[in-house]
Amino acid sequence: MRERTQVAIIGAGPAGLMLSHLLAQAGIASIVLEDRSRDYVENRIRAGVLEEGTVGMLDDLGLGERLHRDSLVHEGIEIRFGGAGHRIDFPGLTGKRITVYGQHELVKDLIAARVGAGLPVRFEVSGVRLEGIDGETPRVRYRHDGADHEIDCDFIAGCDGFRGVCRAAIPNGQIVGYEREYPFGWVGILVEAPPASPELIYAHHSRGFALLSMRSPTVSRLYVQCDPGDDIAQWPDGRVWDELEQRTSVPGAGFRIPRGPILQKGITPMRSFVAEPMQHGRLFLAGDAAHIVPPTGAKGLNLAVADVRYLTEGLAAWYRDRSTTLLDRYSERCLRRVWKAQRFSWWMTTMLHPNPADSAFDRKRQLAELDYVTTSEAAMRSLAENYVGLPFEPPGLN
Ligand code: FAS
Ligand code: PHB
Repeated sequence: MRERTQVAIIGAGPAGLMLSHLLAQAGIASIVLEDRSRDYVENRIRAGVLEEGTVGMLDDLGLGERLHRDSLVHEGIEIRFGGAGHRIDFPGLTGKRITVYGQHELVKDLIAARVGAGLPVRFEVSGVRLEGIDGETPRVRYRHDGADHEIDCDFIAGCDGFRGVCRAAIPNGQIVGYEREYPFGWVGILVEAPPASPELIYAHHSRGFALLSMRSPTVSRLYVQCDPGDDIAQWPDGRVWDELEQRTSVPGAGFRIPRGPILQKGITPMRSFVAEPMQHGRLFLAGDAAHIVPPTGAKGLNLAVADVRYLTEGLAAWYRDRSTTLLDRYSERCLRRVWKAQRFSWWMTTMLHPNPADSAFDRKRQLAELDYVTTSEAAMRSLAENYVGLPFEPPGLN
């Protein structure tokens, strides 16, 4: 089948789905193609923290009802080190809050609204190929339900994640990748147990980092630092629980982490990656297709949403009066925010994770940084304003 739309969107993750809704609100037609099943993408456990700006965009789209009913609004986090906890007060320092809501729950909401509006999102497609991205009439070829299909469009949005086909479709030499690997990974568990604390706890300990997060009053999301080469078999449940307890312990405080059945367990590698530029011809990359941040700063999902906000502003201006100003500046606008989030995520990661290669001097310096960040109001405000989300820059200002 051959069909036409204005924007072909590759990938039904947060970037692709949010873009489809923002474009629909701007009166721009799109088709979303996803190579996994609906069930798979709706149950894929990933991020869990939404910036205030991300929630505001969902509200502007009228898509925040279930989020506001089922999510948890947090007014701070705790940084724990040296056997003591230090709270970072978000409203006190920034006037803003964060929302804890599973990425897969958000994806469910975005898909339900898309399908409910009768707008096209195709799951289990395969063989996605991009053609003519250098010209004015790009085309996407793919297979679906055993048949070949093609979409003629004006633009292609590459929202297909780090391992997708869109970034790879940009000719060599036309894109530069900036990369940094970290000598750590995270073992993450999803647990049917109440959270250990009312807010997230980021813990630095000589045995390694730990993070106590949650999804609801009955489901916790817990992480411990591991060696990037570890296999999950090296992390039996008992070892995970033991390390969580040791790394978050507060002598004499009787702090305990409620245990329960582990619903999901996996290892997440830690890397920073940025592709520049985020546009090639009529192909625009957004989200993990263009950049990866280590999860310590809780920025991945929120950056994906920010990218498609800027992309929509550019596409809406083009369809309004064929102005290319914002589209031509899409990459530059996104990358300013992306590099600030890269800096924050790298900083949170290096501050909170003991590095096996560190010297005794580095270890002492790391503790001094933690002490400074949790006692200086200026430093706490810097952490807080990055964590809750830096303001979006209005179209005119960039
Ligand atoms: P996604 O990767 O979410 O979506 C891309 C979509 O494109 C996928 O559904 C994929 O199946 C589809 N696709 C790929 N190739 C395709 C093709 N050829 N054709 C059609 N479709 C194709 N962030 C946090 O803040 N906290 C976390 O704890 C956290 N954990 C993470 C764990 C993992 C394993 C990963 C990979 C990321 C994690 N992140 C986390 C970051 C995460 O939230 C991402 O930033 C976010 O999913 C980015 O959204 P998208 O850009 O939409 O990419
Ligand atoms: C999560 O809840 O999965 C989560 C929260 C904060 C992070 C990373 C992951 O920094």
